Amino acid sequence: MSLFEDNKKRVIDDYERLINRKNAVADCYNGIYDRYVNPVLTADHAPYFWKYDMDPKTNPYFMERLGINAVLNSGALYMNGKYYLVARVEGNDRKSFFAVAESDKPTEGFRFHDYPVLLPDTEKEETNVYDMRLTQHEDGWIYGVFCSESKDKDSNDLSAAVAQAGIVRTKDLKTWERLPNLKSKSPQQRNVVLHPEFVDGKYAFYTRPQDDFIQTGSGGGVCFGLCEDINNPVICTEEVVISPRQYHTITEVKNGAGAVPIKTPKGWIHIAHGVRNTAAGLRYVIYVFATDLNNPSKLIASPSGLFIAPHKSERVGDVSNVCFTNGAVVTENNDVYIYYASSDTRLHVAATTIDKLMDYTFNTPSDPLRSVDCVKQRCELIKKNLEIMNK
Ligand code: BGC
Ligand code: BMA
Repeated sequence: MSLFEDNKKRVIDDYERLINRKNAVADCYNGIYDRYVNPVLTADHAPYFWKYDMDPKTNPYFMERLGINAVLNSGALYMNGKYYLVARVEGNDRKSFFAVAESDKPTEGFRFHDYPVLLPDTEKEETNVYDMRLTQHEDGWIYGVFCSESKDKDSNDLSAAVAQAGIVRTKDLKTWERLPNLKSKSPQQRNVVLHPEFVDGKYAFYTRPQDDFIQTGSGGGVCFGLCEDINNPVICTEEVVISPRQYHTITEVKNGAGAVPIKTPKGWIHIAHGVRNTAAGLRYVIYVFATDLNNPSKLIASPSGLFIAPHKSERVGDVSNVCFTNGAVVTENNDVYIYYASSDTRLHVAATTIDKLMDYTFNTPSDPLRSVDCVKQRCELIKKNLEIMNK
């Protein structure tokens, strides 16, 4: 065989082996969810024909021409018995795009469709797109809300950027119609999520106002606002904070909505992210809160601290010490699969159930916000346990 054929075979065999690899529950236990041993999507899951020129005449060494650097933050959907992920795929050129991967199983076997998502090019200043949330809305459309990032032309700083919420919709995850970017009072919007139901007859968005691309400034946390017309999307109500940033908690520096909220008998369960600053940079963890079934802007439960943090090898990657989610699915059996990326590099899954998620959300004590009270809280648990254990 020629060098070209040898290398091609090697690449295709490795790819098929990876896609067909079985997954298994990892041995770390917390009773809340099960992590899985292997990531569900990585850069290596990108099809070889996205990267290599398959023509021996123009690519005699079978060399990568357009490499893929990372596959991460994915929107997720469960539809007609199949699991769909709309991943953030990042090329070696640092630009991200969206691509749909599907599988019959929630924890393995994800294969990308032949082509990435072709977003209508309606925002001429847009440089990068990422982190799509997929909402199956009761109006019959599947919406994708994502970050549309452009250079901040008013600043001399080359890294200054403007983040806006881009909106697309589809019925089949193949053809995407683009709507105008969401307008709100805030100059910066990232991590915007569309609520799946109408609220007071209007579209409802979870927003995250910030004064600056990176710095939150006056932004108080995850907010909620209504929109009359999705074809001309403007937040027409005051953006009210529903999950605040708080001093000396996991949300001190910023937070943002993650997966589309999950409807449960006890309330909407939100799986979001919180960020704190450290000497080693920002640390992103995933946390949970719940809002009222009839009023999704009313916080009703706030389990203390983090829900998922980067664990073992998840800690290291392009942006280390990051756990981020923008997608979860619920099956007809009330199984819940939370897709989370680690360190902006690869995508994992954590499996739980609606019952466990409700138990976690509504029976985990909330953060008393001071060490002395946290010790008191823990001592109550210890005392109760020692009494049981010593009986
Ligand atoms: C990156 C995102 C990041 C954001 C804020 C963007 O340019 O692509 O991954 O979340 O900056 O740091
Ligand atoms: C954010 C997100 C993600 C990313 C995270 C950590 O602002 O929007 O794209 O995972 O930063 O870099």
